Amino acid sequence: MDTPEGNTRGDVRRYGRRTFLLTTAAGFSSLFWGQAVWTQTAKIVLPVVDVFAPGLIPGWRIYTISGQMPTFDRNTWRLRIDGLVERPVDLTYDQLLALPRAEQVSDFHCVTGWSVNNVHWAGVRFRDLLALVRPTQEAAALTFVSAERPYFDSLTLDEALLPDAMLAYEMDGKPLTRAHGAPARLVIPEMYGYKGVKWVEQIRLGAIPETGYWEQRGYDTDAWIGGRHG
Ligand SMILES: Nc1nc2c(c(=O)[nH]1)N[C@H]1C(S)=C(S)[C@@H](COP(=O)(O)O)O[C@H]1N2
Ligand SMILES: [Mo]
Repeated sequence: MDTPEGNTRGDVRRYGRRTFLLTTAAGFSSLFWGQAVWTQTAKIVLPVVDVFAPGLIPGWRIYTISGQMPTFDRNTWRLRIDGLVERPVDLTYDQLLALPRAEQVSDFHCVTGWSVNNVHWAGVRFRDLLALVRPTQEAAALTFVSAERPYFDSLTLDEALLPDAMLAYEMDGKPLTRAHGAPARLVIPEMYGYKGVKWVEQIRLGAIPETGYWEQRGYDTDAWIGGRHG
């Protein structure tokens, strides 16, 4: 599959910022929440930026849609959780770390074909995050907004509550690096990597999942690996 994100490289060559012009001419359809949604992405021109990341762990490719990785400042960073909740919060990094810590080892799969097995993650389960804000009766989806605008994606509440979904702040025993989304990224091993929003700064509760950045550009809103719902 020739995809825009597929232009990035995880090897040690310095690519600098190389902008590709990519043309797609295809129509996509998907069945989403009982509705057929048709998106015509004819001849969209997408600039894609390659990134060279020092200290890259073998196997990983670093993706950004903008080439500008957000910087993390421990003192000013906040995670906003809002939308259909009784009590919106702005968590500091220290407050995030003080929540019950979860750990797991899981595989990571990008839809373009590369994988990294046995990634060690540490972070917070969504049931613990959501207990802080108390979602309302209508809340059924979470939208994860990246500090790298306009990247975002969403999950249903049920998906977010899977036992191995988490908001991760550590990878392989160390705080998330900037390239991997510091200080926090979404991890959901059953789904393709584009669901794994990096540099998460807001989680917005809503009634239905929103169509994510890459999904608006042709990726399937069904991101289950192996197409569980497809
Ligand atoms: N903010 C942001 N999050 C993102 C992306 C991105 O470009 N920007 N790319 C996604 C895709 S397609 C994949 S496969 C993974 C790659 O994670 P990595 O850059 O840590 O290897 O990040 C996901 N999250
Ligand atoms: Mo990806």
